[in-house]
Amino acid sequence: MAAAAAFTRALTADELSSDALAPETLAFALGALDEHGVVVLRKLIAPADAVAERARFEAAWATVAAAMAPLAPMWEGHLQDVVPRFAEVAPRGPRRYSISTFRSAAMRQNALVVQLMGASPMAQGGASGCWSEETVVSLPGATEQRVHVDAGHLYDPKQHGVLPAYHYSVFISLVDQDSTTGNTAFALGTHRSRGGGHESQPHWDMPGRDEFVDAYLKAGDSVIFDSRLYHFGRANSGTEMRPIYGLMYSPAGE
Ligand SMILES: O=C(O)CCC(=O)C(=O)O
Repeated sequence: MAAAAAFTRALTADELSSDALAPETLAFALGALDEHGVVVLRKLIAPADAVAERARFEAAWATVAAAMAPLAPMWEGHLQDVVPRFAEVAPRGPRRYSISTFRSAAMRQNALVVQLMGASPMAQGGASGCWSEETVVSLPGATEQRVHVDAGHLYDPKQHGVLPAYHYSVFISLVDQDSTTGNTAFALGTHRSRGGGHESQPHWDMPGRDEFVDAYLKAGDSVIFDSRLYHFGRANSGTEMRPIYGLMYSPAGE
């Protein structure tokens, strides 16, 4: 099994100042997305900016948490396919929520992500766009999330073959992650080798927990993955919340 280094790349100062990925970084990222289903780009945004975004996120979260408090027991522990999302908040597993009220034009319009998404097979040389901006927060005490895909195969790959990627998930961490805060773990290559999402869950051919590789992000690092890739969030056994700002890209965004 490949280690995280196989899909991790540090962006250069030139790339950050020019807001453009160098051809070799673009090739690395597209290659990792194709082979492993995931790429980590370090310092996509400056760590200081991530800290500032985190403070803004915490204010947004406090408002949502107060509003949802009476309903929280109903949702607690579920994923949103079990109970519906409600307005701006969706349950993502035990003590883990996704909210859409936190917005960041700077992160949403990140030129390096836009460039990579535009060059991906999803865009097919045409349009790609971001259609969703949400932040998943694992609160202290969050336990391991259920293994899932963000957008499954459109058709059973066993019958129709593996189609090109049509949907990507982009996470930017707003905190330094470690084994205490938790992180996201990915089953490499399962965007091509498994059938996640095309039918009901018993047909997904779920990978075992020993097939997952941990990606640890520092504040400002990003992880971008084919949304068919199996993944899950690790437990947060610390005392601080762990927010990951997330974007969803599809061929025809807004
Ligand atoms: O919490 C994480 O690290 C991952 C969250 C996630 O994958 C999700 O909620 O879809």
